[in-house]
Amino acid sequence: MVRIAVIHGPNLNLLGLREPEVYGALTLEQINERMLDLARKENLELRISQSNMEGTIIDSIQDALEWADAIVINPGAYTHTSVAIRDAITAVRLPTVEVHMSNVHRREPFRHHSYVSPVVVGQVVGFGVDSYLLGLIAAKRTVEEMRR
Ligand code: CA2
Repeated sequence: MVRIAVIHGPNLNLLGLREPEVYGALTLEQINERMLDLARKENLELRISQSNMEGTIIDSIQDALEWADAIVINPGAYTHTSVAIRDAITAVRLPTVEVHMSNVHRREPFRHHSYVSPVVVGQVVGFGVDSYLLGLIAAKRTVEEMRR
């Protein structure tokens, strides 16, 4: 069993309800269900949270230290602004995978820089809901590799 904290950042609660041409038609609840389906097949325990508040996201990262083996995080727009989220990831030292539904590198220049990328195992970008599913598999493999 691999335990993974899945953390969604700001505005991702609007998925499926606004801008489906950018982020797809699935709601956050439907995306979470896809992840839970994969978790059953892959023997993962997931605890999923979403917050629009930077500090609450930092609390979720710190709380993961109490129980999780890894973190999968989409920090949303905080990706491009938050030294504090980066510091939290660095501090807990849990293997972390950064995911983005859109290909941030094909979008506005301000989305090309991530404060988080230098402190994560890797980034999955541009595959819509599959970015999360691929992120979970990447996190699982990383934990299994560390256990060897
Ligand atoms: O592509 C991603 O997953 C992003 O993390 C999404 C963030 C954006 O700021 C990042 O640059 C890339 C935005 C999430 C906002 O989600 C919305 C969903 C529906 C309607 C409006 C916003």
